[in-house]
Amino acid sequence: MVSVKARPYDYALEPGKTALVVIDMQRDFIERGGFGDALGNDVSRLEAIIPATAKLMGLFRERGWPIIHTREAHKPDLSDCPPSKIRRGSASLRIGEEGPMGRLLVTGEPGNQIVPELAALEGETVIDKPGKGMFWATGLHERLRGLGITHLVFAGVTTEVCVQTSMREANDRGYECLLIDEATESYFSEFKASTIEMIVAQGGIVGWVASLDDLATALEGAEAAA
Ligand code: C5J
Repeated sequence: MVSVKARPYDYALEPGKTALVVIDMQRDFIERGGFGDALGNDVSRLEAIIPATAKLMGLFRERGWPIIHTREAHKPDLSDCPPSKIRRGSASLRIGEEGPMGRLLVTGEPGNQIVPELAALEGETVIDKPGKGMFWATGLHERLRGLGITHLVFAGVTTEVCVQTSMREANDRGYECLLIDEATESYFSEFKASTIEMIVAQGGIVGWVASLDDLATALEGAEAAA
């Protein structure tokens, strides 16, 4: 067990049973011309976490620990996208419509790819999820159970939507969840801050939050002591 300084109290990370989940670091949300931009958001806020997320992925890759990448993605015929979801959002450009990076939030389109800096390496799992949560219609729980994973470290966007939804879903399924502060972001700074407070409230009702440095220090310290 590796003890990581975290809120609301230290997180007990279990090497060998821990996977990193990187939520929706896809061009649709991070780059101009994508879904997030069509909604009128300042996408540069999300782009800014790419270096920290890459460093976090490096910590897992160096140790050969599993990394799961998700993309919010719908089938080309949109049969897995409820009309209610399509109706909401930008009136000018909706899910499935053609934008500068192809059809918005549709699997296989250029905008649906993970940003090149964070692209999955061979052997890493990429999950296309039609919902905000990573367990809905993905088979991910069975896959994680097959790998013996009990602990999940979270990164990605947006903190209050797909990251928080996935973390809550994971919490309900019994995973011990840790969110890394510098590796998650929202288009709205106050939404990120509030989400972090919600996660750690009431003794960690959804899980823990730690800084990237505190995670790195804990891992390196544990290895030096071994
Ligand atoms: C949203 C997400 N915000 N990945 N998706 O629609 O958070």
